Amino acid sequence: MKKILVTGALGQIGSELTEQLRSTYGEDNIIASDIRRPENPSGIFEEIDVTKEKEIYEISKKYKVDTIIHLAALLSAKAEAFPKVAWEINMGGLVNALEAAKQLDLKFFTPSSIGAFGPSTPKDNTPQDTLQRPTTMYGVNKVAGELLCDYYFSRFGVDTRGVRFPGLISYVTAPGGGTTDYAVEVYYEAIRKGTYTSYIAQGTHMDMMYMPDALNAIIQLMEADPDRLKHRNAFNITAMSAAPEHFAASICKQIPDFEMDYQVDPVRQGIAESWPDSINADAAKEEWGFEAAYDIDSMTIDMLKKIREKLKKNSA
Ligand code: AKB
Repeated sequence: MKKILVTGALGQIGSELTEQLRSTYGEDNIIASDIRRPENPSGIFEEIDVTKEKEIYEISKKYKVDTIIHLAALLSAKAEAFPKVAWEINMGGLVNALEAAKQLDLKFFTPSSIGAFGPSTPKDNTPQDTLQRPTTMYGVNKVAGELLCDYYFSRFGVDTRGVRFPGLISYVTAPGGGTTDYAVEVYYEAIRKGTYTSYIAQGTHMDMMYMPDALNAIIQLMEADPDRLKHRNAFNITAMSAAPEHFAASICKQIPDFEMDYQVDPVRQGIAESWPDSINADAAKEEWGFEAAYDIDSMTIDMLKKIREKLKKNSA
């Protein structure tokens, strides 16, 4: 990767990935894009509506990029609220991005998700290759997206790569519209109020990962030797399997008075229950050396420290 276009660059992954890519590959080699322009973009920024057929293509051509990292998408809860819009953005955007990659001969990354699994998928230690019959619009989009990326690789030779992300936890940009968002909110509320009301029920396990591990995974997979990749699109990756009470216990080690209670949201709870409790990441480890550095406690220490610094800076 030498010159990279990032779509959805203002989102939860995009905002941090863009900065990391700029420090690794050079400020002028990263083109950030999103549906709206931020007030003061920190580097090259272009407005792109991914649902418009030619916009990704035009910007990729203009900057002569060699890679597209396509992140623009609606997350699971939002997609469930607006299924048709989700189809248009998640699938329409993806096919437009893949077409640009095909026409300009670009490398391509897009994330899938644990949402690509469904209630009939084995729940524990979910294998890399298994039953995928999701019951959400987001899941339908993710499975179709995995297959579409495989198709563009086998039919047109586009170098497509992807991972199935678990819930991603970060202090920089809030996720917004996901089922796993509680695992970010809990840290902010722990600091602000010392309590958190979880919309996900006690005992509901989902895979999670701290953002630095997710960003490293994208770069490591994109730099991996293609001859070693048997799966290419949608490697299972995970750092931990956790339920709300595990976050509470980890936060209590740092903030002993912290308390969590529950007011379950049936929609997001239903989505969470349709996903695996824990996934198996052996293929990613074997084929490109994936390894997560953070577990729940080291992530909690860093999250609390960084959120405190951020809130202090914002109130100064
Ligand atoms: C969501 O909750 O929708 C996302 C995901 C797991 O894909 N964080």
